[in-house]
Amino acid sequence: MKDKKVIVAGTGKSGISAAGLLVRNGAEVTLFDEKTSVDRDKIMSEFYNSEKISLVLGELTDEILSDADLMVISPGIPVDAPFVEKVREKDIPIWGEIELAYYFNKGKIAAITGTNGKTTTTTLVGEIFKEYTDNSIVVGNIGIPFTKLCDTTTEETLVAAEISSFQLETIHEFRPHISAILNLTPDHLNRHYTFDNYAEVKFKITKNQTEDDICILNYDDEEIRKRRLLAERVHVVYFSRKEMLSEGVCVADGDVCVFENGRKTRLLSLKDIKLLGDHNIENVLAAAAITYYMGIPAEIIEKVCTEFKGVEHRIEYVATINGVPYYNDSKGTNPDAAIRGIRAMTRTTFLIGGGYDKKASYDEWIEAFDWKVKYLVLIGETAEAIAKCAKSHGFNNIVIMDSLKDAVMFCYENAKPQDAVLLSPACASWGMFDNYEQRGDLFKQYVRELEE
Ligand code: UMA
Repeated sequence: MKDKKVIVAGTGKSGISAAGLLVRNGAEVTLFDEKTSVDRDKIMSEFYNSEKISLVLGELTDEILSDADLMVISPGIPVDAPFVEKVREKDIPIWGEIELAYYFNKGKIAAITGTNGKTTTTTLVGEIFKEYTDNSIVVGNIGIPFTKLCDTTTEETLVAAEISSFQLETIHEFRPHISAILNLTPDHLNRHYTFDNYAEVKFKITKNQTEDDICILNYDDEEIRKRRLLAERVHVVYFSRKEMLSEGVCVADGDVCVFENGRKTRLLSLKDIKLLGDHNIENVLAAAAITYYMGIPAEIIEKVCTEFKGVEHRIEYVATINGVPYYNDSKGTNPDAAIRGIRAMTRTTFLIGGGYDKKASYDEWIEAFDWKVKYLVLIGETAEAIAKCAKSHGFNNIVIMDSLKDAVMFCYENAKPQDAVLLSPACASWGMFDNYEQRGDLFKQYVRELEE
């Protein structure tokens, strides 16, 4: 990358980190954001070597474009955004952050995608790696850009990478040793337009893999199984929570086992898993399969999988106030994830939902309410659409609040000791919050303020 002129688009986490990596490696960077209201000084203060970086806001000039060798785009920027089209017309290569990180990476990568469970599975894989070696990293969509750590890797480094569909759209050479697709349900259709496109982008994780690499797929997910041929050049290993498999990772007599060439290896007992819900059993099966095929000994997989208590913002217990437990499931950013949230509840629930409009359908989520949802407390731009959908399913206990704080207050004032409160929005956080972490953190803060 020495002396290459690179445009880095987006000044969020991804862009800042990519620009830093490029400058560390001798490139000249134009950091670009369409938003003109970003804080210039704050962005530039992120860089130690800022004379190699110029910050351009609003529009890219022809002069910058005519000079550029490469553009690196942040995951949140649609690949068909007008300025990206303009760059493409000029035949400037367009890489995403994962491709850029892969260029510098030396480690052995386990790359995990799927609609839901990515963060839990990647975190668990990362914990297993950490127990096995001092030389491992956890990166990607999980919130630590791969570009931040890729140039610290050695051939011994084990990399647990959470990879989103946005990130897969812009890979070219990226080739993980192990890939995993956990499940497929409609998500991000405002970006990918159709479910088929979305599913194909997810399978792109196997694009450069060969017979020497492994792709772990969920046998219980029909949408994955019927697209199996999209991974035809790769050694596919299935995992299943429901079925006995002659080859693959499944549950036999209550134990998670690997069946391989007629040989059975026991990894752990299901009853020892601390996580709640069937979806989490699938996450554990996937993590056990991934790490087994990365060469981690069974006793380490067993120890970590049975000690693991889950991740922040996923059906996370916050506090009990006046006998009412509050749970933060801010990571429930689509209806399928939110279905998992409500299914995990064992009490009548005040459910806080709504947010940014990803053009999802809410019917299945509302059908999953069962007897559990006592009140639906809605916020954000999707509130009216969700309310309309809920009413069409005969659910009328709905209130629309102006803010998350007001929603928490409504629950506090109305919930009885046999109820629970769950933030599980079924929508992205944008529009009201920077990201789901901020939404979850604020929810926890408002709940804790009630305790005082
Ligand atoms: N921008 C433009 N033009 C656009 C869109 C955005 O200029 O058309 C600019 C914005 O003004 C902003 C910047 O791009 O300054 C934001 O870039 P970004 O949206 O890619 O956000 P980052 O902070 O760089 O975070 C990204 C991922 N964000 C998204 O995919 C939306 C983070 O995933 C990821 O953790 C991070 O890179 C590091 O890899 C978050 C996410 O919400 C968690 N992911 C989605 C999900 O999980 O559902 C896919």
